Amino acid sequence: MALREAPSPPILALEEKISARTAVIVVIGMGYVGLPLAVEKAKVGFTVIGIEQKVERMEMINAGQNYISDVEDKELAELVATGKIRATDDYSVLAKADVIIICVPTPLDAARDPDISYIISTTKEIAQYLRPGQMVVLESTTFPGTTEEVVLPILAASGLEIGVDYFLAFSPERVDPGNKRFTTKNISKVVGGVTENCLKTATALYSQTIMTVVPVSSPKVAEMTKVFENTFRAVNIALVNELALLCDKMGISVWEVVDAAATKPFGMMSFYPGPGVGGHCIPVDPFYLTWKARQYDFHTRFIELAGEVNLQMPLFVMEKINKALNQAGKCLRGAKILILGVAYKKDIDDARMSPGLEIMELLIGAQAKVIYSDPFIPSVTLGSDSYASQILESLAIESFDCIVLCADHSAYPYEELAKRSKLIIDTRNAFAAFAGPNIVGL
Ligand code: SAJ
Repeated sequence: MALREAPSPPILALEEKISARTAVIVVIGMGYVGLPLAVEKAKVGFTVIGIEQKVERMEMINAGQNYISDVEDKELAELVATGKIRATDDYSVLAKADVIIICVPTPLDAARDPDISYIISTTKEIAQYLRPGQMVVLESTTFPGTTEEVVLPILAASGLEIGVDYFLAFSPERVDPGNKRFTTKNISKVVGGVTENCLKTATALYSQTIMTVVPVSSPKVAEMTKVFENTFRAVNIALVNELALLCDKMGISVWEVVDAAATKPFGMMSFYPGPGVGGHCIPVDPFYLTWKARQYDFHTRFIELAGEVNLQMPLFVMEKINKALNQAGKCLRGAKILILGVAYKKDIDDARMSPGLEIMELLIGAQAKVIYSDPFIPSVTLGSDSYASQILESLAIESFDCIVLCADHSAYPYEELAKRSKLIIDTRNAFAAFAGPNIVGL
């Protein structure tokens, strides 16, 4: 962190625009982070332009049509109709931007190493239009060091002076998809600036729309905070998944153990076993830290062990299915199986890295006859084959040799399914209230 900086004319101009909410904000990446962020900023008066490379998303935004369940349809429609939000795929709008917020994906590549190509390509576009008075904030989850070691050098090549002419900060997104209680507006926001002026302007920006802003001493601290948060979840989910594997061997209900442990009024936080860990955060983000740690010759054993445990859960579910079918005198090959819920978790419309999909793939590989039903996921593609979600009400539930519940959506008729099904493999303890010989839990 640089010594106390004198406010420069560019920072004074930018702070004025932020305070008056006349700043033009460009959000790059209008996904589950970018679109809710754009709506919150536009709702308080900022003009927001979203840069979105997926044409169908860009067109939906400009038609006032929402595609992110955490955004209120009518709010987006109104903000687009009044010109407070619009979308484009043209990076030249960056010339108009006072604030640029990067919300692009940060996946793993085939070798499970960080893929920050979207951050790099986006930053290169920004550098082409960088001018005094602009602030750039990276929100995408990434390894500690990305902002100062990757983004800053690309922007610095412009010759402009960081903290005087332009400003750069990291502020991690904390969106919990589907969470109606904690939203972009009331989730506290950690912010780390490259210089003191960078921190000051970024804090001023987020304070306009978010109730609690948490300044930290550097972008690295903010980057590490986010990866720690998701690693915390991955490791604790793996712990309870490992406990489920042991409880299964010992004939103990892991669900009863977790619920009993939850009665401890301090020092306990409940996590639940499941069919595996999906989404684009928990299975991915901890490996951004693993990769960076290697540069320090440091082995993040917890993260890698957690990954191994979580990755083996779909295989554990397959063992359960196979054993239960065998006990019914059947085998996987030729068995008629219904997967209930291929979304990666309850009540959301996202199937990325979903354990339900992996289990479906494994069952197809074992020559079972598999269909799925998920009201949130109309169709999925496995390899070169596409599958459409079947309408649950249209299915003869009694005709299935096995039903595998992978996402415990609220809308499912659990009592009726428990009554009518020959066999249910319940990976989410969703049928706890309807226990019976036909229901097999984890
Ligand atoms: N899961 C379990 N057992 C648990 C909790 C989760 O098996 O006890 C599974 C879920 O079914 C899902 C996966 O883990 O397949 C991830 O679920 P999640 O809710 O932990 O992760 P996301 O990706 O939906 O959202 C998370 C945020 N969620 C929560 O904090 C509750 C948060 O970690 C991040 O803000 C967000 O990822 C992000 O964008 O990084």
